[in-house]
Amino acid sequence: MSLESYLNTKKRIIEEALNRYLPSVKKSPVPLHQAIRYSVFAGGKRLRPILAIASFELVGGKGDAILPVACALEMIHTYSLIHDDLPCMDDDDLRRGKPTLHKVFGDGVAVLAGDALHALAFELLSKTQNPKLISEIAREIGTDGMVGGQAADLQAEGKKASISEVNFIHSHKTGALMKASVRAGGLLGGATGKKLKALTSYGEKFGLAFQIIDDILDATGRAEKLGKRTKADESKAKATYPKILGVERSKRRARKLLEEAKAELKIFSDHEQILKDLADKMIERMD
Ligand code: GRG
Repeated sequence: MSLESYLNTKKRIIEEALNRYLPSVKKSPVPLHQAIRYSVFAGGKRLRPILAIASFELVGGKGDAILPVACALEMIHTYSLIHDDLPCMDDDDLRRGKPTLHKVFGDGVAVLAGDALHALAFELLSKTQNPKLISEIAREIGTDGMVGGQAADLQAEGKKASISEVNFIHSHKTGALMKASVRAGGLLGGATGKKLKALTSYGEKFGLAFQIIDDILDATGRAEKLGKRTKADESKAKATYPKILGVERSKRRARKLLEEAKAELKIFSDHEQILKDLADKMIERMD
């Protein structure tokens, strides 16, 4: 199957499941439920759930057991975007090509919509009855992962950061949830040992490269194409790859990481093509 048809098929399955799992807009408090659905269905790429499903299938996972986990990962991601866009954080007006949630529903509802998505994600994760998986995801999005990276990102604003500080920010703020997504698919599909190690390295490299590319696109891309404001990093004096290495060296670094990510998959003899093609798609996104 081509990558495009794989992505379209999985996106449809994920969105149908999200629709089933999310509270109805008819249920009280109506504005909160409208706000949650506004953000979740604003048109994301569903990359984290797709990484989880592709890893699950790669290691031989079958059936729908991955779906609650895949949707939980998308809910966590959407909560992080909602909170990140708030005036007290990045103060952004546009996300996924639409006005940000707080612009439409107000700051209070936006905070609560993010909180509710975070809670719902863990309710869904509990369906796996797999405490190791649940605790791993909690760790990867907490102070040792996504939230810790976001805190470091805020602290670094306006300061001169080193490349190792930027690596820390990127691999925690963005990379941790991507690595957790790949590992969640692997763990639920029954991967252990070398296979899980290979998936972990793939997830780490993919996640870091993804954020480097996001930095590059922020510096060089067009808002209409990206569905969000560009040059935001420069205006907030953020610690980014292009700021330290320049655009061309940052591109080379991202490409190298993605080539290394693909090479990690050499231990698999079948079904690894989707994860390889996804890495290639990230490389193409830069050009
Ligand atoms: C806990 C508040 C809080 C934040 C955590 C992840 C994060 C830190 C903030 C989100 C803001 C941001 C721009 C992070 C970088 C990761 C990133 C590039 C997100 C966009 O991901 P895509 O491109 O988005 O997968 P879609 O819309 O396709 O889902």
